[in-house]
Amino acid sequence: MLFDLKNITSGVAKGDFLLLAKALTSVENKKEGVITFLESLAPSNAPIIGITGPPGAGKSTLIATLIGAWVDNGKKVAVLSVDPSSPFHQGAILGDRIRMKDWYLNPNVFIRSLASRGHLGGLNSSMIEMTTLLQAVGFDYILVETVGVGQSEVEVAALADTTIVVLVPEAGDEVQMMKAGLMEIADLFVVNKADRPDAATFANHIQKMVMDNHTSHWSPVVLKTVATQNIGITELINAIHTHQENIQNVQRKKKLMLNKAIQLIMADKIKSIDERIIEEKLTIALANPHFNIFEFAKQFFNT
Ligand SMILES: Nc1nc2c(ncn2[C@@H]2O[C@H](COP(=O)(O)OP(=O)(O)O)[C@@H](O)[C@H]2O)c(=O)[nH]1
Ligand SMILES: [Mg+2]
Repeated sequence: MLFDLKNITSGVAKGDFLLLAKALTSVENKKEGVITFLESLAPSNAPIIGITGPPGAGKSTLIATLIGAWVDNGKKVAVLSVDPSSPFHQGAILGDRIRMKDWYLNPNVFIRSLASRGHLGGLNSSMIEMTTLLQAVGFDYILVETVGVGQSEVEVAALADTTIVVLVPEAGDEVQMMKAGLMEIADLFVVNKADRPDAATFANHIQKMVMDNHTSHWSPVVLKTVATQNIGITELINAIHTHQENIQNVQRKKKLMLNKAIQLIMADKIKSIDERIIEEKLTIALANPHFNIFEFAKQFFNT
C-alpha cells in the first residue's frame, strides 16, 4: 500500500501528503521492496536545487521566499532539509521547521527535516532515492537544504541540478578556506544579509574569485539578497531558471547521472561489509606475529 504510486501522486495533487510521508520514510530506511518501487518510477525533469552554506546564513529563510514565489505561480514545491544530527538525540533538530512553519500547512508545499545519518556533516544516505521519489510524484521543484560543513556541499552538488551557495558578508575567512571547493560546486553564489554594511565589498570579492577561477562554460552568478525583506529574490529565481535552461544538455545529464550511479553502486558494495565478521577474523589474524594489513584485507575484496 505504501508504494502505490497512483495513490501517492493523487494525494500530492490534492495536498494530502500522508502516503508520501510514509513512502519517504520507507525509502529513507531502505525498506524491503523499495528498490523495485524506485525502479518503476517514470523519469522526471523537475529540477533538484541544492542550497548550502554555513549555519545561520539564511538558507531556510531564502527557501521560504522561493517557495512563496513558486507557489504564487501555481507550482508545487518539496523541501528536504538536512540538519546535522545531534549526538544526543537521534533525529533532526527542529529549528528549520519553526522558520518554515508558514508553509507547513500549504497544500502545494511538502517539507521534511532529515537527520544526516552517519557520515559526519554529510548528507542523508538515501538522498538520491528520496529526491527521485519527490520528482516522480508531481513536484515542480525539489529543494535540498544542507549545512555547508565538511563534505555536505560537495555531496549536494553531486545530487542537485543547480547548487546555490549562500554566504554572508562576515564569512570572509570561511570563504578563503573553502575557496577552491566552493568554486567547483557553486552554480550560483548568494550573498545574503545584504542589509549588512560589508555586503557589496564581499560580493565583489566573490565575483573576483569567480572570474579568476572559473573553467567550465557556466560562470557562477553572484547575487545579493535580503531574505528577510524579500529583496533580490526575483533576480535569484531568474538566475535559477537561466541556469536550468543552460544545463539542458546530454553531457551535463550524463555527468550528474554518473555521480549518482557511482554513489548507488558504492552504497550497495558497502552493504556487504559486515564489521562483526571482519572483527572476528581480525582477532585471530592479529595473533600472528607476521600480521599484514594488506594481506588481511584482501580476503574481503570482490573477486
Ligand atoms: N539581517 C538579516 N537577517 C537575515 C537575513 N536572512 C535571514 N536572516 C536571519 O538570520 C537568521 C538565520 O536564518 P536561517 O534562515 O535560519 O539560516 P540557515 O541556518 O542558513 O537556514 C534568522 O534569524 C533570520 O531571520 C537577511 O537577509 N538579513
Ligand atoms: Mg536552515
